[in-house]
Amino acid sequence: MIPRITPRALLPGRAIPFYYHITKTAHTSHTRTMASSTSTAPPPSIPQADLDSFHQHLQSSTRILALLGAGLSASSGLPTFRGAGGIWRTHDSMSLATPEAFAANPSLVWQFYSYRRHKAMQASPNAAHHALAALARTKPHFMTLSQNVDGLSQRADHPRDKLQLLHGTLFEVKCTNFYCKHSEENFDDPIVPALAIPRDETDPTTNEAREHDISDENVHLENIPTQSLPTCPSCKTGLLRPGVVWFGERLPTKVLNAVEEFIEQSERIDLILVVGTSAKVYPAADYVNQAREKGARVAVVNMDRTDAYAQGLYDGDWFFHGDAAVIVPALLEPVTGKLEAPGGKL
Ligand code: BJW
Ligand code: ZN
Repeated sequence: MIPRITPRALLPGRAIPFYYHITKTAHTSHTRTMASSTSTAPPPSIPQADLDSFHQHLQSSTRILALLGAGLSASSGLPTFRGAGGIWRTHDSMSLATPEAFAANPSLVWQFYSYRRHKAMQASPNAAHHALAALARTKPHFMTLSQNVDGLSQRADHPRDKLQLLHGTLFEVKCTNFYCKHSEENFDDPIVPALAIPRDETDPTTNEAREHDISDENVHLENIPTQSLPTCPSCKTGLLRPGVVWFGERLPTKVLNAVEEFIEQSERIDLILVVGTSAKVYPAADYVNQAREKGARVAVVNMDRTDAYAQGLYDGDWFFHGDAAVIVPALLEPVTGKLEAPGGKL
């Protein structure tokens, strides 16, 4: 098949412009205000022409996909997998996200996930989570495919039927006993006493105990005996595990079917937003190609220029360089309206 468009990177004299170099981060939560059809001035380093061409395409788009990754939650204070933030103690985070790691050292892997549950619960959705949720409430044929397990999109009130959790969630746990099908939603922190984050003695001047940062290899970590780790309340013997998808595991069938149904429903997809992901993990990354095959233009939002190339940019695509929490709300504003922080405007 002859491609509809020529890869931009391969066109002579066409360098990919590094449009948006924005370093501001946003930690506040936001609510949606009235929608407007005209865009306001972009952040200073965003060329108006590029913002306008994206806005024009967004407004005329009906069927839209978004593929989200860990970079979306970076401004909320949660680390990504690859790069500097992806080391937990001495371990590459991805080496802990495997069934083999859990089988070899359930104590360590549970401590990793218990810590991440704790951090995710302390974090707040940022302006990009809120903007995407607002887009989902406004555009009936917008589907979000999130690789994130942190629950921040759900807490931004992203409509549940418009959100496919490709890699599960930290807040579901399931039994490892093959014959037991128990799974449950669980927001207990800690999930069992043995997994409580160790703390200092209470400071008598503030009455507060400081948490130890167990992601730091210099902080001592106990080896927790298996009987003190989360156990299945149903079969009483199986070890519970986090309800996330590890390498080598199949994505949830219900999720795969829902995504396939959305993609197959129509001859055409107008746009795919690729936000804060290195797009290196499959099958998630392949959804970008599937959307392209249905005619979609691709808009990448990423803090790292080199991650723009993972899928290859084509003529007519956009690469927005910078923090998703700043760029995504600006991109979606003509449809979602300006987002306001609870205490006032952004
Ligand atoms: C910012 C920012 C800011 C920072 N603003 N941006 C085809 C080819 C080759 C291999 C395979 C293939 N198909 C399958 C495979 C194998 C494997 C795979 O993909 N391997 C690759 C490494 C090559 N895939 C699987 O094993 C999958 N299962 C499967 O295919 O099963 C088949 C099967 C069939 C039948 C029976 C059995 C099996 C499962 C994949 C599961 C991935 N799981 C994890 C862990 C989840 C649990 C947990 O959270 O711990 O998912 S791994 C990890 O990677 C996590 C993430 O969701 C995923 C993607 O990472 P993400 O989100 O892209 O994060 P980063 O860190 O990579 O990128 C962050 C980006 O943000 C960067 O670009 C930054 O620059 C940017 N950024 N700050 C904007 N402020
Ligand atoms: Zn069980």
